Amino acid sequence: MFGALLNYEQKGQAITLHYEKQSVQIQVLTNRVINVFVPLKASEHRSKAIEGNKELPAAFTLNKADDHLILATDSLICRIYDDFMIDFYDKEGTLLCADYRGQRIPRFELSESFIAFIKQEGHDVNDTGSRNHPVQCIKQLDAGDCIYGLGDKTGVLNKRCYEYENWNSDIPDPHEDCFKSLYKSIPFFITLKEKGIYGIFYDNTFKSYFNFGKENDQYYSFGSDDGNLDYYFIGGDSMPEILANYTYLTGRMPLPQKWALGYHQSRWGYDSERTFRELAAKLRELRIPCDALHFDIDYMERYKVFTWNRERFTDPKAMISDLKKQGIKAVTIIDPGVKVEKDYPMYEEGIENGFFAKSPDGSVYVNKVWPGDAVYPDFGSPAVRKWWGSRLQFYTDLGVGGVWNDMNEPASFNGPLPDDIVFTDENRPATHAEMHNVYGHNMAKATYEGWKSLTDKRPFVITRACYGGSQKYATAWTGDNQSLWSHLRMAIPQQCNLGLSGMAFIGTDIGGFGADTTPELLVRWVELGCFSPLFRNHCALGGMNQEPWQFGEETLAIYRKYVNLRYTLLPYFYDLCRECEQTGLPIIRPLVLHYEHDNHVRNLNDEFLAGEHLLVAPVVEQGARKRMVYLPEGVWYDYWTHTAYEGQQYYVIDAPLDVCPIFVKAGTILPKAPAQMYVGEIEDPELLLEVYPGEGSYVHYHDNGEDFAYRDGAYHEYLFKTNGKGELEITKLHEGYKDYPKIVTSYIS
Ligand code: MIG
Repeated sequence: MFGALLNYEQKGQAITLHYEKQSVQIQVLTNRVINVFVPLKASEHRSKAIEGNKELPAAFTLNKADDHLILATDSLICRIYDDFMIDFYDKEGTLLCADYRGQRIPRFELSESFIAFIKQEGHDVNDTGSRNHPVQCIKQLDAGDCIYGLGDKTGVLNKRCYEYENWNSDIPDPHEDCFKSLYKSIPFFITLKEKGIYGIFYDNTFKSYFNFGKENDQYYSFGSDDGNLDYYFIGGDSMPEILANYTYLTGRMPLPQKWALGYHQSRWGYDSERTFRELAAKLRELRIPCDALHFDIDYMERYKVFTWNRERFTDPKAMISDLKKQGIKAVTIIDPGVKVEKDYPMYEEGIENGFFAKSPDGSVYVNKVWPGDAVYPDFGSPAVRKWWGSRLQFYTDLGVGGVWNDMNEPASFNGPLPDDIVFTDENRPATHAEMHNVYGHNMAKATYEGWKSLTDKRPFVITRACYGGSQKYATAWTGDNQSLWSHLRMAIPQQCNLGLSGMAFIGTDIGGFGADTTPELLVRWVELGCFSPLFRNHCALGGMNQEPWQFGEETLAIYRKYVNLRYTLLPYFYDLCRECEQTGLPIIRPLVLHYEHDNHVRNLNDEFLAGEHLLVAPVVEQGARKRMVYLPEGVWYDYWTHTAYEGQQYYVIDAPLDVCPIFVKAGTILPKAPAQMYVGEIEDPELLLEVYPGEGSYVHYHDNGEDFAYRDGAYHEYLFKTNGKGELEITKLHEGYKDYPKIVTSYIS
């Protein structure tokens, strides 16, 4: 390895250590965030996730011990040895994370000669043994360690015993637990120990590998094909603190427009102005609240982005404005692939300015996506982002309310993009191998920034592909799920882990994208999905219609009940967004986030919290009309019946088709709004406070729900306190907006 530590020098909060074979760096970013950097490829970090200088003044000491160095902040102790082995301890000296010194002993490994034989016979072999990567780090795994996060992966909540890869992938097959990658690459995970907790953000954009004890129970590893070994050790006393520190580093979801939290109706195949007008009319006629209709690729002229098909949409501007009068925003899909076509402005402009990715020989690289032969805007270049962003005016001029970025892994129909395709990373050429995992991230950034400069509203951008830090620019959905019960089940750990990875504004396609839903599946999906920040029913071309009214009266009535529930809870969801912007806490949370010392919740896959106050236990089994629910510490009230339950126990709860079991924590003051068909239907709605038994307090946020005036103080912030004896105290923490016409309090007993 690196050999003996020869000497070191300190410069501010950074320490350069010279080993026999390699110089490395440790930087104290904050008292709880320490960067470990081995410049294998480049001497700078070149982070795409972290923007600006995140170093805060932090006092630390650096001392020499017999055979190692000891770096200590007020919260972390870091012991640094020969071979650049590093061990992290908390301030009490409890070991949190040690580099693994033992031998790698895979549970199963083929001999090299046998692999050679198989390959020689023309077969591919999936070697399950140890895989060394040019960049890698192996850490000790202790009994009881659980691992969470890693962005958008399939499978269960706790990632221990599993392996994954980060390579943004658009794989049309049904996402199975054994999939190693999906559309997003977020190299952040949290290790919860029997005693202690830490996070690691492994900032490497190349194809990366995570083996969380599948290879061997004694250690876990992360590594990549190329790049630097560059990771941030993130400390904190609890999971919320780890998340606060991670999102301090990579950024937080900005407060969205309020309507974005409403219901969205979508499908691939809504093909004409008439369809959209009819949809809006139907939603209103059937009294289903809705704030947005999504325009999939069918609105375009032969799948050319920044165009509108004028045969099927005679007057998009008039249509969009009519929809708006009904309280419905248009959200249009924009894919990255630009059709190769003479006289098509996006293509011509991009070619003239050299804005598309190139082959190593300098020619513009062409692959195929929806429009046929297509070229890839080079979003890593600031000039390209600016160009793309300014062209979005095409959409803002028409009154479009938000942008949905798809296919930005980037996807391709004519084989994968070769590794050596040339992109740009800010000011230098960089290969596809390096830029692939940040392509969607950079596209979302271009879209967010462009939209922000064109309108005075908070941009609403949805992206499919992400990297760490994408939460600053976009909301995301989990891509092409299917109408399968297994995918409904998976939606819980998937969204929980996205939330634990900084991506708070997320959702799944309600009803399932591929395959065909059933009335029961759709109902159970909306019961779960109405708690997803992004609340959208969407399905694939060729699939059966799955709007709420397609399956008869009963389905429609239940569907409506849950969309209404969402709309009455909007003040609560909006508060959660505000909390997220300030603390990085997600909206959908696994129970382990708040009850990390409770062993019952470390592997709990079928319940979640919506904020700290609501526990949701949706039915995810076909035919089930009861389900077991675990309630953590405290007293919990059934949202529907108000029955009280003591926590730290399992209960069998009735869940007929129209009931999603929801529990409210004692002492909750739940802010609600009157029912509306869309956000803003009632101009100045009153605030309804539902006060549950027990003592508690709650901070409520209120602003115009649209623009950035709140950043200059144009908001109200309230503190509500209940003493559990039917008394509520209301104080204002901040006054900068307008008062509610009325605050109506009701007490649950
Ligand atoms: O190759 O635009 O995930 O939501 O409906 C499929 C058509 C392209 C994939 C997206 C899906 C969208 C579909 N798109």
